[in-house]
Amino acid sequence: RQLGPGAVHVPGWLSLEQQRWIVERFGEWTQGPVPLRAASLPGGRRMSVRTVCLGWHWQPYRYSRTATDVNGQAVLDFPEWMVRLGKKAVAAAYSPELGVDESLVGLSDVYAPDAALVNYYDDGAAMGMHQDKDEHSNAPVVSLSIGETCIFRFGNTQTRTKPYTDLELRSGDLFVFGGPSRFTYHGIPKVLPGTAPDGCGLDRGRINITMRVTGLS
Ligand code: MD3
Ligand code: FE
Repeated sequence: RQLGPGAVHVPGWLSLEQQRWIVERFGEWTQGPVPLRAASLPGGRRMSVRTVCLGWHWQPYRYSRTATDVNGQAVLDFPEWMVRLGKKAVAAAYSPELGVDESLVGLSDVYAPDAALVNYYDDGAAMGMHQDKDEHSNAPVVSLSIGETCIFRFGNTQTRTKPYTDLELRSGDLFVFGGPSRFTYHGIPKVLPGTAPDGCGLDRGRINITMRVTGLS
């Protein structure tokens, strides 16, 4: 389950009940002040993934408190329950039983995410290889997947090309990226239509939540 130092995959971490509950919250977030939107990149192309943010609004390539690139509204607060879930996620992934480096064990107590990007993939959506480096912090990123299975491509820190490892992320999976893996190139080449499990709360598409520490105030 460790793909690289500090990159830990915990399959099936969320129960179906937790997944359904989060999908309900997702419905509320998308009806909030800032709608789901496909970000426009500086080159003019639009991403196929649509995103709604909590705590801080991400726009390529910075964070803001208001969605100046969408409708100018203030972003929703980062929920307390998600701070607790983030700490639990880091504790679950960085446990000595999983063989992670000593320096990562115990991080969960101080882990305090303040932004979440909630991505929605419909059939055909994909995300190209990139690094997450808009945060002013090297704290871990926590990723939760719900709905359809996707192919996740985990690369290296030097180039957006090979070598990389492809694996499936399924509904309920947790992934934590910290330590030496924090600035690894990664992407989602595709989602597999029709693979959402019964009872996860989502019939079509895939939701991915990434929690981050922006290092901003
Ligand atoms: C590896 N999201 O929002 S989550 C993103 O499934 C993003 O929506 C993908 O990449 C998604 O930026 C992948 C897995 C992930 C998230 C953050 C990482 C992998 C990471 C940060 C560093 C290294
Ligand atoms: Fe990313």
